[in-house]
Amino acid sequence: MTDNKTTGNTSHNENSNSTQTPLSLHGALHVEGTALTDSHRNPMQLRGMSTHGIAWFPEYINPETFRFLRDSWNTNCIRLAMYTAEDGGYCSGGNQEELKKLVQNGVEYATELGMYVIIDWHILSDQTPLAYREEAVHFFDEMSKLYAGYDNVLYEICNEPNNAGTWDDVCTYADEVIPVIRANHENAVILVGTPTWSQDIDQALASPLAYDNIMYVLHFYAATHTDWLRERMKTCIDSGLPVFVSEFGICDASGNGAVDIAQADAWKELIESYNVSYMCWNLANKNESSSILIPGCPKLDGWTDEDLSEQGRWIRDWFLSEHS
Ligand code: IDC
Repeated sequence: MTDNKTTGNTSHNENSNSTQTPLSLHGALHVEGTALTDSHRNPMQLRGMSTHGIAWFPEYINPETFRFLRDSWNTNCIRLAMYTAEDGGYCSGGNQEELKKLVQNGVEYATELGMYVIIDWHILSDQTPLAYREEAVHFFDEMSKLYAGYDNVLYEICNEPNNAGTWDDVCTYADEVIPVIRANHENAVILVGTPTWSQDIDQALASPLAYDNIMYVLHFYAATHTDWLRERMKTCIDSGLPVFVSEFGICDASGNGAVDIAQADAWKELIESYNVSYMCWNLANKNESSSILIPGCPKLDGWTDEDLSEQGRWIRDWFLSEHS
């Protein structure tokens, strides 16, 4: 961590005998070849929960939830998902000051706990990141000025381009947004979404962006996306592409429906064998199978088996099986 920023209190799972946190242990992250690496140039795997839309489920942005996820679920990262075009989104009538305040609170809580945090510009129904490019430039300029000295902040500039959102669009957009972030926060790791709801990482491989410290985003929902997408991930990483799984579920791509444990286990095995970072969708109690809490669960932390959905129990067990 830079300068006088706190690196937080004890995390039991990162190092049970000390007051180390993920951030104090690993420091600033960089991309070397296909790997995310820490400040000691060791491979680094980020893992944790993605919030649901912060406009809809702001209650999970609180220090006790994050602390529980760090200490009892062995996670080291939080993703803050801010929709841009959905109901109450940043560019579709949401209160921008309130949304930014939620992001800032989330970053501060993560920082106090020594966790990494991803600021996610969650495009979806807007399809192409060019739809709100000006808003995005202003937003990321403001955020990267605020967090220029923070080694734990990553920027995810476009969740999921889809339909009209082509790789050309992403490149045009990235060439506007990335230099703005880099002017403020020089070495930040930046995550770049890919077409077809962040499945077409092969297009990024064919025509990569000309920046360092970039990772390309792959998303999967295990009941929908199976062998063919795992094969693509393997091929792309083997061919030199740095890949980051900033969102996934083990149900179908609607965020609902039955979970597929066999497919989920196959993804888990692949992700571990390549040491890919992985963030699970979603930290909420919505009535959908991708929510890790059962519908209406009122607890913000301290969850036990009865509070967790099937996906919730599965992802908790994965996090707890990790060693560092
Ligand atoms: C879904 C939420 C759902 C919400 C919907 C809005 O789970 O509650 O009503 O968005 O359209 C994604 C997206 C993510 C989706 C998720 C499940 O990044 O925003 O969340 N999903 O559909 N990509 C693939 C699946």
